[in-house]
Amino acid sequence: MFVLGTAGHVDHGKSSLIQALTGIHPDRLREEQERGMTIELGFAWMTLPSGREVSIVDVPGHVRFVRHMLAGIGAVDLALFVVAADEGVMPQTREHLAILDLLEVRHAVVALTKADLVAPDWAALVAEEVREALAPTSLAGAPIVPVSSVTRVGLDDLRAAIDAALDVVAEPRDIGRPRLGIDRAFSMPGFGTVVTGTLLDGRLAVGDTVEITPGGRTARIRGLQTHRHEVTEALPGTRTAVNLAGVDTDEVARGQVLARPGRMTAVRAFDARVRVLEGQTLRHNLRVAVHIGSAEVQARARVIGGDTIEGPGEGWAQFILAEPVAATAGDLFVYRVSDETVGGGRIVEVNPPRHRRTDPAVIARLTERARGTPESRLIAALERLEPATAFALAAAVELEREAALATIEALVADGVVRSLAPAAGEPLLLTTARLDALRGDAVRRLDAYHAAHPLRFTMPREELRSGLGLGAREFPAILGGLTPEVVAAGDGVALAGWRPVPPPPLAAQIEAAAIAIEGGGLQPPRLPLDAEVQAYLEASGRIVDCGDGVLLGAGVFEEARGRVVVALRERGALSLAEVRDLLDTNRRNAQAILETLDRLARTRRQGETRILRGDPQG
Ligand SMILES: Nc1nc2c(ncn2[C@@H]2O[C@H](COP(=O)(O)OP(=O)(O)O)[C@@H](O)[C@H]2O)c(=O)[nH]1
Ligand SMILES: [Mg+2]
Repeated sequence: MFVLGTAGHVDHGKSSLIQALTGIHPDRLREEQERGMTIELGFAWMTLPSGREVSIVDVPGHVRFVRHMLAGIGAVDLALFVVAADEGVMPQTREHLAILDLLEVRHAVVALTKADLVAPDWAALVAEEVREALAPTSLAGAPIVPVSSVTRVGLDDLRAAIDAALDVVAEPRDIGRPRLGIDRAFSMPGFGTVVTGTLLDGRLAVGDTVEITPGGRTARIRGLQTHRHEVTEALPGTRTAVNLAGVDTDEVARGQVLARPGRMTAVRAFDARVRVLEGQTLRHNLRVAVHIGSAEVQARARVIGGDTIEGPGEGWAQFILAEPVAATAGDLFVYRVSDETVGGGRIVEVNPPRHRRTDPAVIARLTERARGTPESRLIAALERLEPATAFALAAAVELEREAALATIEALVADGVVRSLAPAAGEPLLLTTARLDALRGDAVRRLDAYHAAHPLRFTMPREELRSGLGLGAREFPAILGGLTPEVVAAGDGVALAGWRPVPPPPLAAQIEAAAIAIEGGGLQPPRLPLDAEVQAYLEASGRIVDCGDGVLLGAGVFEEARGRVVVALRERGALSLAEVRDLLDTNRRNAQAILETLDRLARTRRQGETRILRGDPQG
């Protein structure tokens, strides 16, 4: 699952392109339809030729609505950057490009729209102009595909280019810390409060309790939708609508963040590494509008280590916010002045103390913070790689190897990272947050499985493995880490303490069948047993399936086994007829019992007879 966001100047054909690609018109509001112009964020989705499903956020291009664009563009994996072939690069082409660059969006496909309106050599000139504009940004080198939403020329090429671009985008990370920046909050008749946003960093499930920051209200998730489908769990990297119980629509708004209780901090000030765009200046005490995630907040910038930062350039600043927003260190933001994008940056510390602006020690500390502690760097790398061996993790950070390994050991000792021993090979490391998320996911899946299959003792291992999205090599070690809630038994897994209990009417039937089989000795009746019931009786140790439709009571089979083994010890070999006479049963049942003993590695064939195998004492 990936999220794709449009960007580009107004009227360059973004919304028409989304309609042509998906069949969904992203302009939802009456005003948008009447004016033929996007004002708010629009949403759509599509399945690519590879089978990938992508969520789409369509943004307005008009200069007056850049703030709405900013509310939706922060969380995208790939930008669909739109430039009309007849107009070329225009002011919001540049502004949106600057925003994508400041937000470090690294993956993009350029759609050169309205190709039907220009000659091919003109389109080639505009493509060159676009390539030059992209060159100094994070979007440098993005493929440029001429398309027309009117003639539909180029749409297949565009889909293929999007697929190819997504091939190199990392899967949205799941670190067990779901957060959803709210970009819409509304009330649905019969449902109540619904909020939408792009889900990042973890999953949300129906029934979860969440907190809304700032404000601190908690609510329960009553329902979830992705792409208009009801789901019980929403995955990171998808557009998600959350139906909340316990909170009124007027208590939630764009800009707030929904997360697990206690996860997000209400931020009133932050220190940041700031980038100032060319031709701009960040002056001490400048009033700016800060955009973080889907939030917009007024702020005052305090420049550290000087009075101004000249663009293009970088420096340090503290932002004092007029109202709190939900944010964390590492978040990227954009700031604007008089409705113009002039810079952005990365948060280094939230709610910091007030600094003496000229103290060189302040800058030294911020520089160190921006690089991160060895712990934070190792955890960030582990979140990218997990599960990973200690050696692989140490190699992924720019730290001296012995120091990295020692820090990893300390993280394991502190319980931040778990080390799981596989059956063979090096232990695998996982963040405790990720392992906890996997455990919660496994418990939910097993709960549902046990409810759906009340007669089964276990769920097939393979089904849990693929459900959790884990690889075959890492699964055994991780399964070991899911104890004590999840237990492995043979080829299956189950919740600790789970025992199937047949519902009353079925229980009576099952008991009657078991008694009939047990009572039939070595010539039991052939009952038309339901496969689930038979499996249940076998797994509970009541009956043994000898194959060929021969089901014996477990005690009866044990007794027969003992007699055959004793006779074999005495006589060395037995023919089928001798076994039939020994057990006083028919030929078919004797044959089935012998084959079962072969299968249990008690006996094996030798010519026309059976002999004992393995340990003669057994
Ligand atoms: N000829 C032609 N017109 C287009 C094409 N794509 C969009 N348009 C027209 O351009 C105008 C603006 O399109 P729209 O999708 O609203 O642009 P947006 O503001 O970027 O979302 C509309 O009148 C569309 O009909 C195209 O491929 N060819
Ligand atoms: Mg539009």
